[in-house]
Amino acid sequence: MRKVSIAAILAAGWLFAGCESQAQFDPQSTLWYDEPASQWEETVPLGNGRLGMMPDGGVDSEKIVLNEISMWSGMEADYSNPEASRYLPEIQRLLCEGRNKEAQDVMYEHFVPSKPEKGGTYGAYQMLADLDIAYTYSHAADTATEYRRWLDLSTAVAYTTFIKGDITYTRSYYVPRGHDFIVMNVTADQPASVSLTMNINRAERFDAAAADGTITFGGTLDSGKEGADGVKYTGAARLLTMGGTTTTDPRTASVSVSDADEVWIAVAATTDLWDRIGADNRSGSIAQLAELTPEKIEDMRESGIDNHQALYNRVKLSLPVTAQSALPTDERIEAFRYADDPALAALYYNYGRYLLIGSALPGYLPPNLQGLWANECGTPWNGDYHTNINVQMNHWPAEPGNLSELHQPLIDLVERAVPSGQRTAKAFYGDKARGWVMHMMTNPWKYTEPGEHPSWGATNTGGAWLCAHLWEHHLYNPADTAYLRRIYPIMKGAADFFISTMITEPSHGWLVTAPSSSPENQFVIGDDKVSVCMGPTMDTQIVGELFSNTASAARELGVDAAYADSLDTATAQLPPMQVGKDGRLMEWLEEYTEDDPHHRHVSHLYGLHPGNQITPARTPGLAEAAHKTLEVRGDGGTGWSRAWKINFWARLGDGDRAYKLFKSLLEPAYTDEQPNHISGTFPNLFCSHPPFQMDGNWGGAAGIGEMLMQSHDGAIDILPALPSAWPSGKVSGLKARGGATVDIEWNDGAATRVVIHSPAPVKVRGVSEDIVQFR
Ligand code: FUC
Repeated sequence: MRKVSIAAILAAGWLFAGCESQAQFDPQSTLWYDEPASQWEETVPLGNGRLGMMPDGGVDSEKIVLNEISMWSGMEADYSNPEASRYLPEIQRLLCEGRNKEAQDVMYEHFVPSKPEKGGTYGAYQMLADLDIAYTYSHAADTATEYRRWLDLSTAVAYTTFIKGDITYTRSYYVPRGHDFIVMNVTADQPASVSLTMNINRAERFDAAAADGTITFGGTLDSGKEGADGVKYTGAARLLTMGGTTTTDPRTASVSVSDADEVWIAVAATTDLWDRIGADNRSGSIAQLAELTPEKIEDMRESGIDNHQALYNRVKLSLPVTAQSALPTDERIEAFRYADDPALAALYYNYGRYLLIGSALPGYLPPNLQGLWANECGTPWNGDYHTNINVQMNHWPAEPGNLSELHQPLIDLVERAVPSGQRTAKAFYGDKARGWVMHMMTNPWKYTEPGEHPSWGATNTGGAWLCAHLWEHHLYNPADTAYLRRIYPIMKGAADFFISTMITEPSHGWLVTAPSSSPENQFVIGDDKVSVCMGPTMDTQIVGELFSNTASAARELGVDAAYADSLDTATAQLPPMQVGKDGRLMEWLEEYTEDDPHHRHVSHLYGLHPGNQITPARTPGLAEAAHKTLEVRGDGGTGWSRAWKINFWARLGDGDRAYKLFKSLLEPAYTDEQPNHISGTFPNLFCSHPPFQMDGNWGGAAGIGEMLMQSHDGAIDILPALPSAWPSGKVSGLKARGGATVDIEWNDGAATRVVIHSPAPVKVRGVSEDIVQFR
């Protein structure tokens, strides 16, 4: 990435005004670059929810990382620890006596997952393979000029183009939604000018063979169990050409073409994970590869664009464009440090929705820590589903971003995990434990046990937090009662777990989770740093919300009236949210000193966002305490932490502070002067924890949405946290709880037109009645 100077920003003004090739890119829906990617985090992502690709746009050689969402090593296994429930009473007694460190020590010994007796490991999400292409040119000695590569979010097609000699080459890349192929097309503006060789490679567990213009590949991932195969994956890449001579080299498993007019590469891939987890989703597209023709590919491209736009076009956001908006995306991110570029926030928001469309497909797996896109076999944090913020954040823009159906894979994942969560409940919490539990991480193998280190692994409200997603999907789509009937037993099972396992703490008689932790944060007792505790504020908020949502579901369905009442009774026994001596919302039951006052998790503000127990209008005192909490926590943090803080400040109604956090989320993750990856945003607009984690992209997009419209407080709030940097703008199609969609136009910081499309009457706030139209 090149350093951007003030001169470049000024030049951009000239370029945007004067140069057609720059002005052709819509700065709200295009990522573009004027050189090939030199790191993976500069390549652009494409995906149809199941298959993905990230091309680097190299001129002489190109690497395209390929993905398939079910590339998971490991296998289903039972990690029950036979000792855990025996030690639970002792752990709880120590906690009641205030001896948290000793309780934690017992947990380290006895309240951890066991090595599965029958074998198997947790596994990791892995890349599928690399498609490597070497190009040859008739003007080999000439340097490429007028290089451009870009991703058009509105069509989900990416391009690379340049001139070599007197020939213009254009490549396009797409993974058409609704089809089962990854496609690349290469053309030249002169006949017989495309020559290339393609290979498929992977660092491990991989075989490839080539015959008749097609490379077939596959392998078996590690299951962690001796004698048991892990997931088997298979794929094939076929070269189709117009003109030219195709040769296949079985020795190197490569396929080459020389002097073609035009070339297409189509890749199909699948795994047998689906059979193993009881979902019949194996793709038949490898067999269909042989029947593809250029015409069929062209039809697929067109219908893929239609299918993408059926989702993408539901919401349109535009914010003011400045001279700087015309810069290539990498330079634009750097320039944003020095000057405002409102349209960059629109691009970020649109990209968030684009990424969700690209990595979520009903019937498959939800987007993981990297969405769908991984370039390694050893993906950070196993590329799994962390349930103490991350997988939830992934889905924040789904409902308000009018992409409700993309919540479905997560809902299915939760449903599938219930039986193993029931097993975990009994194994760790004893026979009296009813219902199901999921701790702070899960995977397609239905992992529900605690994490291996109680300091972060003891949190047991991951499943309960996911139940909030099940319920929110209902709030946004209230007409679907079959869905409510489907999720009610899941929510009831989660509530049952807490009803049957929470204890009464001795100081106040409050009902609390024990043992648990406030995600990944530690407090200091004497010389010790401890995480394990009773009733951290986040647990109380999540459990209280779960009880009230479950009771509402029962009442809506007209079932279990006495049970719903019992949930209300239990809710009344939960601890209240407490404000400490320094005015902050307390993170724990006691006013402990935290080890890291700037810790990235701000779990005790769950009730502010994504929950709604704290709002400035209904609970001003708690909102004030949340404000103070955020001031002390500071505006730093890892990528996703900054993204969360945008949402917090938006909920507090402070648009300028939310915008400040957005700026901090957009800090370049690296520059020429500072090449190590730090928190912020990569040149391809991927969020950097570091390393790359996609949760921040979705948290940031959701935050932008929260700045423009909110619906968690019994009304639709119009422009509740508009920053002064976005004086005018336009958004349409935002979805509110209850099912209304909302269009807003504003000027000079005030709404000028609001249209509410609603199936039922709704209350609107923040705007004078005469400009609101109901349709
Ligand atoms: C959570 C966070 C870490 C990281 C990991 C994947 O546990 O605390 O920062 O994002 O998930």
